[in-house]
Amino acid sequence: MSSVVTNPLDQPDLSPFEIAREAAGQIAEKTGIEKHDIALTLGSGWAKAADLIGETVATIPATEIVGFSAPAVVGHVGSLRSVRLPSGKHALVIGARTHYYEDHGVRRVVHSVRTAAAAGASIMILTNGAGGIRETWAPGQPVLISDHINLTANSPLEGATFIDLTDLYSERLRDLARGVDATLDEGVYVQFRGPHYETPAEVQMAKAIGGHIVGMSTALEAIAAREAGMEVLGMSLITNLAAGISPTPLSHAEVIEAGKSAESVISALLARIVAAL
Ligand code: 8IG
Repeated sequence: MSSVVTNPLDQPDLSPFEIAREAAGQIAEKTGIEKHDIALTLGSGWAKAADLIGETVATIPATEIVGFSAPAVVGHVGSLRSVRLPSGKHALVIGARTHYYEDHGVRRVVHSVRTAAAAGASIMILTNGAGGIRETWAPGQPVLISDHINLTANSPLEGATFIDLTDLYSERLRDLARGVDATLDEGVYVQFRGPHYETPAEVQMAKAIGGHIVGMSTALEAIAAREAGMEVLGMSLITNLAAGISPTPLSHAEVIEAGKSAESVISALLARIVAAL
C-alpha cells in the first residue's frame, strides 16, 4: 500500500464539479456560513485586502478542504477565509492559488474557482502580481484586466464545452472599480506558462499581439469562472516592468518587495471596490 496522499481531482473518472460541491460543503460546515456571495483570489501584493474588506469569521488551512493543495511558492498564503462584509454579505477569500506551472493539471488550477461557485459566489475577483508592458506604468501600480490572451495552450473546460468569452472581464465591474478610483488604467493580460519570466523577445511578441500585462495565472481561472456563470473582475498589481521594457533584469525578491510596498494602498483600493459591489 502506498501512503501517498492522493487528490481526487487527479482521477479523470471523477467529476471536478462534484469535488467542488464537496469542497463547498466542507467550507460551509467549517465556517458556519451556508452561502458565500462573492469570492476573491488574492495574488502577490493583495493579501492585506482580506483584513480590510470586513470581519473574518473563520480561517481554514486550504489543505483541510478536498481538492486543494499546499502552496508551492514562498510568500503565497495557503488559507481560505470567510469574511463578513459590512453589507452583511459573505466573501470567500482564497489565499491558496495553484499555478499552472506547478504541473498538477488544470483541474487543480481552477478548483478554487469552481469551489467558490459551488459555495454560492456570483462574483469572482481574481488578482495577481504581474509584469507591465506599457512604459507609462510603474511598479506598484494596480490595473484592471480588460481581456486576456491565454498562451498556456490549455483550457479548464473538458470535452466539447463551448463557452463564449466575450466580455469575460465584466464591463459592469470595471466601471464600478473606476467609480472608486477613476485613475485605474486597464489592459490585456497575457498568461504565459512560466515559471521563468519572459525573454525580451517574448515580451515584444506579447505586445505585438495586443497584450499589456504578462503573468502566470488568472486566464484559466477566469475561463472556469465564466463556465460557472460568475461575473469576473480581474486586477493586476504591476510589480515590475516586463523583461526588456525595463533596463534592469527581473528578480523574484524585487517582485516580492514591490508587492510589499504597494500592498497597503492596493488592498485598501480593493476593499473600497468590494464595498461598492
Ligand atoms: I509578479 O514579468 C510577476 N509575475 N510572466 N512575467 C510573468 N509573470 C510575472 C511577472 C512577469 N511579474
